[in-house]
Amino acid sequence: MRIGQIRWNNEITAAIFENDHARPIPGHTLLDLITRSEVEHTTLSELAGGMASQQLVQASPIIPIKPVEVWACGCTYEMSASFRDAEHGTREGFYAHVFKAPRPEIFFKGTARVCVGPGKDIGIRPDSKFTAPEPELGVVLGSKGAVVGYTLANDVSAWDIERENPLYLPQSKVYTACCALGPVVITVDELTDPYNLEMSLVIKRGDKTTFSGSTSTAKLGRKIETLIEYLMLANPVPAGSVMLTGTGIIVTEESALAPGDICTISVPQFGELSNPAVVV
Ligand code: DO4
Ligand code: MG
Repeated sequence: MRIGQIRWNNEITAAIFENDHARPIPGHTLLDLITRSEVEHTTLSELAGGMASQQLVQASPIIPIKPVEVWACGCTYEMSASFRDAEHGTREGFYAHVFKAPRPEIFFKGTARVCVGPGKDIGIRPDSKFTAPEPELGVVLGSKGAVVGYTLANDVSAWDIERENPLYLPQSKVYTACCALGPVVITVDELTDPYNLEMSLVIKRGDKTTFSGSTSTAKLGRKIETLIEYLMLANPVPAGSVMLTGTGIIVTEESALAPGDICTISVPQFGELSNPAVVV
């Protein structure tokens, strides 16, 4: 099931997406449905399928969930680790170590406050000259780390601030509009193989393409359940949180985001997550 949220009767409303239409689930957000499915010991798709209106509405997906917390994993693709090691000449192997070590890198990315949905502005910090999109698979969590579904995510990051000193990571990662999510969540019963998704990123400046690249989640160097296991160790992340699984696409410094650039992340099963960049 492709599920998410629409603006309907002036309210954020959960909806099932079928072809070009949405079937609203009146009076519920996606977070409400996740919570309710746990209380009622049912799956999100069973609950949503039984509650969705027969009315078909034409509405674009908005942010699929207002996440309670967003956590992000890093250096899960060899490319991300080797790029970051090259950025830190004096710290050879610092990131490669994390790529190989049993304990993954996991950091706090923020809350719904810093998240935006499809079509909404993503942020460039005014003190950054090299901000980059990081296209990632997002995992929507139930309680106790259960996987409810998957979405697309953009872990927008100020790479020059991280490059200056790895201790500045939180400032490079967490700020206004640093995380885009959407367009939809595919429930876990429908997306049975998250390790076989072709993901691409295009950055457009007007008519010009300033960057294009692609990867596959087959190159993800960790199992999603291992990432969740480490995330949840002594840290019971609440239901309705999202975990980003790391980037396998690295943009070049010449393609640093400028205001007005449009970043589009695509995975055929999900569609496109497209956002313009602005200075925040
Ligand atoms: O270590 C820095 C962040 C890594 C990251 O966000 C990623 O690999 O996706
Ligand atoms: Mg990332």
